Amino acid sequence: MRGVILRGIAGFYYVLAEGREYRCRARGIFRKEGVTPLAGDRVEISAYEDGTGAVEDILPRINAFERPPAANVETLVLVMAGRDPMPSFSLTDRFSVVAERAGSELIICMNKVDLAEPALLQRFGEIYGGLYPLFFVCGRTGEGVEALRAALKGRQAALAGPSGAGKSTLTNLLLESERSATGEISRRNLRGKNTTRHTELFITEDFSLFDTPGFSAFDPEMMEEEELQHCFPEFRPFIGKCRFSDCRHLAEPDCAVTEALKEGKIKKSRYRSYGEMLKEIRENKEY
Ligand SMILES: Nc1nc2c(ncn2[C@@H]2O[C@H](COP(=O)(O)OP(=O)(O)O)[C@@H](O)[C@H]2O)c(=O)[nH]1
Ligand SMILES: [Mg+2]
Ligand SMILES: [Zn+2]
Repeated sequence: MRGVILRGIAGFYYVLAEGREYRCRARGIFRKEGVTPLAGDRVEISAYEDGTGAVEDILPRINAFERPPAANVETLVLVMAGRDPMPSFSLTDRFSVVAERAGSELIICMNKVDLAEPALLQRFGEIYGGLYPLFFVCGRTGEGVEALRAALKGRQAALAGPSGAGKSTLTNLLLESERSATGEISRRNLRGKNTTRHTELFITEDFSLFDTPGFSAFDPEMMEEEELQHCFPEFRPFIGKCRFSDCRHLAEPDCAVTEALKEGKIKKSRYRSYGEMLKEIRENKEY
């Protein structure tokens, strides 16, 4: 039968299939092919009455992450705090590139609005509001969390962002009073404040949410320099319109991207982030 892997621990894969959780082994064929089943994978299993089973096949993935080990992250919710820690535009861009590269839909969630300077929230909104769905929330009061939950409807999502931004708090709020598909109250809520060590997928009636130890942000190993420009959605209308077909939009003449920058169609901080990441990709190549 068909199911989804909730978590993998010590060689077992816990698969939710037809309303029941099965503890499965993976067929040897995966090891031979160098494929590791991941939390979030859609799988075909053989299931037995005693609650055990075997993963027979992994269905095609939308994407797969190594850190954390998770598959089919349809939506990545980037959580930034308005303060403690201060929001970083550069880090926001480094996460947005990760989402774009993976083909995950990105949602940006600005948390701790109770602590933030209104001017900073406004500036953040000016840069990202037109690019991605943007939510302002408060993990302390729960303000804005309903709207975020509604945006996750039907999606398999994960929260990413810097430590202390409020990912665990929001995960708990999003899963609060949600019943898992097996009918239990999500165990997340019972586990309290323990730090997340495993990647685990929680399934609710409305959405699925990974609880993970954290996503890594942009790493220059991730891509070739040509690919980076495509990870900036606001660059896309201008790509291919520069004088040189291999234009990297730095100091080349007749560059449609730098022209758009001058006209204010591309924000300076985003362009700066692009330049920084491009430089890192180039430096990484030199070694
Ligand atoms: N003032 C305030 N504190 C918050 C808010 N959301 C989370 N926190 C606190 O920020 C700290 C870090 O939150 P946590 O969820 O552990 O962050 P994580 O590292 O991203 O998982 C905790 O002490 C939370 O109680 C918020 O909206 N406002
Ligand atoms: Mg946490
Ligand atoms: Zn160009």
